[in-house]
Order: sequence, then structure tokens, then C-alpha cells
Amino acid sequence: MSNQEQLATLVDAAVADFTAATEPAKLEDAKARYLGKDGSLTALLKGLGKLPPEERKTVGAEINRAKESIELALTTRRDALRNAQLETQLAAEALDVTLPGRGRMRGSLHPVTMSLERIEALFRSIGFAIADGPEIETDWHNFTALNTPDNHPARSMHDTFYVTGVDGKVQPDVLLRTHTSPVQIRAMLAHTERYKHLDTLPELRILCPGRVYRVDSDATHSPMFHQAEGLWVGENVSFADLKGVVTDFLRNFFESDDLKVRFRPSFFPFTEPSAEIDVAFMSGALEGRWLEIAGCGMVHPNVLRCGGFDPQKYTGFAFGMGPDRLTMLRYGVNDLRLFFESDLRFLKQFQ
Ligand code: 2U9
Repeated sequence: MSNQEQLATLVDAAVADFTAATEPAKLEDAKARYLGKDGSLTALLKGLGKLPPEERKTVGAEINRAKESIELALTTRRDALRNAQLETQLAAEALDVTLPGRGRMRGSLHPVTMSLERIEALFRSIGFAIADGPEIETDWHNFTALNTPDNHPARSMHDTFYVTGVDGKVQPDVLLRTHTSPVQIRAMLAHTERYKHLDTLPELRILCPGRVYRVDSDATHSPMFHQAEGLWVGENVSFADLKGVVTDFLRNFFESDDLKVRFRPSFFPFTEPSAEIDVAFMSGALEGRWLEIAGCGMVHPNVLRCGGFDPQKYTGFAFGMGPDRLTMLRYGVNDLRLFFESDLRFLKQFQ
């Protein structure tokens, strides 16, 4: 067999080997058999030195042509394998760009927060400012300034959470506020101090929403609950103003123009006279039933004085309601504890 025939056979064998290689690693093995250090073509190139000088040039050129053919076959096969691999991968990872996105999980406001925001917006719309204050209070701001006698049961350890000092001893003067009323006391003191240079103080209209704490826990009581208390102090503020403001608020809050509202005489240490506020819905599951919903009254002269107002010159009304209970009524929730258990199955219903 001539040199040329021998080379042609070698090229054919290499092409056949490359074609037979169905994966990149096998192709590289096949390459080594021809072009590697100990490959058959490499052996031919190495053998050139033993040829007589006059043959070296032609034989060398023939071997180089064969080498080029093998290299071309190799790169062609490499590309083919790479393309095939890419196609398999693309088919496996098929992506339908027309599918709708999964979307992000969206949070939502807690139902009680929605009520608080509603209450705040309604009172802001009639000129009340929103006020807040500390949840850890002094006995004076929480009880004394609100005309609560020293021996009042609310001051007992059974009803009020007292704060324990670093020495482990209960601090009888520091407690978790049992209502938001100390915020009103602080606001009155700040107001009367700020305008003390004036003959007549501007009116004070505030709403104080927030968390309050009492030693109490069952289906209708939680040790932490919410209150929203309002206060309006001025020169001629009357019980008639109180009835108008509260009735209007409740009808707006429940979106019910025919909501019935009644004021029933009651007692609170911080108001005189005092009243309990009941509402009756004219439709729905609770139709016609009177439900206790809030308390109110004219601010007691002792309380006005503690806030820096002269009770001979100024009068004021105050009211207090429980946003948790208002939320239960608005959405028909029957267990208060559901609001504070963080169960998403419950909370998602308000999204
Ligand atoms: C000041 C003076 C008077 C606020 C008032 C009530 C009556 C009342 C309850 C309703 C349900 C508490 O949330 S509840 O449990 N509140 O009945 N609150 S008068 O009187 C004040 C407040 C502050 C300076």
C-alpha cells in the first residue's frame, strides 16, 4: 500500500471513530488515538526523520494534509455533539414565557388595625388630633389623675399588671396602662402648659388609640386589648355635643344611617355624669338587639383640674370604646382571641 493510500485509510478510520463517538469524552479518547502523544498520526510525523531527505518534504506534506483532514473532522464532530447536547438541555428545560407570573405574596392589614385606621380617619375629619403616649405608665397618670380612689378595685394586682424592678420587687407606682386615659392627661397637661400665656385656652380635641393591658383572659377578654378614647375640652362643650359626635361617628363607622344609639346612665370615676352607649342594628343577624359598645361622660372637675384646666371655666366630654369589639361586630367574629393568635387562615379572610 502506498504512503498516500495508507494515510487515506488512517483518515477514514479517524472519521469513522469520531462519528462513532456519541459523547464528548469518547470523542476526546478517539482524538488521542490519532493526534495524541502516542497517536498513530503523531507516530508517522515522528517517523519522518528516518526517511531519506529527498522524500521527507513530500511525505511530510501528505501527512500534514491528512492531519488537517482529521482535525477538521474532529472540530466538526465536537460542534455536532455540543449542539445535540444543548438541544437536549433546552428541550428538558422548556420554558413557557407566555405563562402568567406566580405573583408575590401580599400581606394585609390586621382587621383591628383596619378598624383603628377607620376610627382615626373619622375623628380626624371632624377636627380631632391623634395622640399617643407610653404603655408603661405611672400610677398617678393612670389612676390618681383620673379621680380613681386609692382603694379602687382596678388598682389591685388582680386587675392591673405592675412592673417588677431589677431587684425582683413589684414597683407599686409603675404599671402597664389599663386604659388610654393617661394619654389624655398628658395631652391636657402639655396643652395647658403650652398656652398658659393666653387668657382663654384653645379647644383641645384628641383621639387616643392604642394597646392597653388588664389581668383578664377568656373568649371575650384578652390581657392585651385596644382602646380608642376621645376627649373634647373647651368653654361650652356640652352633653349634647357628646351625643352628636358619638352618634355620628357610630353611624359612619358601621355604614348604617338608621343605626339606633342610646345613652344609658352609668358611673365612671373620671366622668360625671356618665353613660353607657348602646347600639341596635336595623338589619342583619343582630337586628333590633341593644349591644353595649362604649362608655362616655362629662369630664369630672377633678380630672380637668389635674390636666391644668379650670373646671369653673371649661367643660369637656370624653368617651371610650374597644376597637377589638367594634371589629368583632363589623365582621361577625365571635371569639376575641382569634385576633391575637396570628392564624393566617383567619387573617387572610380580611385581605
Ligand atoms: C380623661 C377623662 C375621661 C374615657 C371614658 C369610658 C367612659 C368607657 C370603656 C369602653 C369599652 C373602656 O374599651 S373599653 O373597655 N370606656 O366606658 N371611657 S368615659 O374617659 C376619660 C378619659 C380621659 C382625661
